[in-house]
Amino acid sequence: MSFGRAAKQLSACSVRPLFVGRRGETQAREVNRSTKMKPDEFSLDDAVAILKRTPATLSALLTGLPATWVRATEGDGTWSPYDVIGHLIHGERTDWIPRARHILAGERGPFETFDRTAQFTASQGKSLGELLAEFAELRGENVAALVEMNLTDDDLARRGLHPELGEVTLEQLLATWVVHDLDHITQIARTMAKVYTEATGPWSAYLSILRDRR
Ligand code: NI
Repeated sequence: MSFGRAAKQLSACSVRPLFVGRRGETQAREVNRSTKMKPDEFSLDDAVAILKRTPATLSALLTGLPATWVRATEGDGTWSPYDVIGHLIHGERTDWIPRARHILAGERGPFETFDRTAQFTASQGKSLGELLAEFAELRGENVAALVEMNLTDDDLARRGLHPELGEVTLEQLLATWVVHDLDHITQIARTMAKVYTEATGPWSAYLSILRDRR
């Protein structure tokens, strides 16, 4: 098998490139596109790798921590780690997969507007453990739904109408789902770090996370 030749043929980054098998038969085979394309190019497999890991990442970071960390905020009008988990749950229920289905159904109207403060009522009375479990369950269902969509490049290029941003593609929506996870993981780490802003004394000058935002 000549991977060198195959690699050259892949320069156009087709989704299912043709490979010549060991016995000479031509077969369609999914390749690991992350090694074939520019690192910033969207890949569904790479996206799913992050999406399915986020609940465990957050559980490992937050489960069993004292309220000092979990209920900390960056000041008035900012969110605690507890608030962020509620926000992620709301996204699982109303944003990512519903919007993907909206695009795939060819709906011309805009997506439903996303409520950025829904968690303040929806999370009431729930423990952090309950919220993390709810997020993990919903994310598991949504990743399974995403995989079952068997999206092609043509599907990823399909467009929907965001109520504020205008036209967006399904690929951009899915890439945003991934980056939104990482954004909120960063927010949680930053919020927790700021609990010890004073405690670090003069070292705070070396800790850029303490000066990041607000
Ligand atoms: Ni968000």
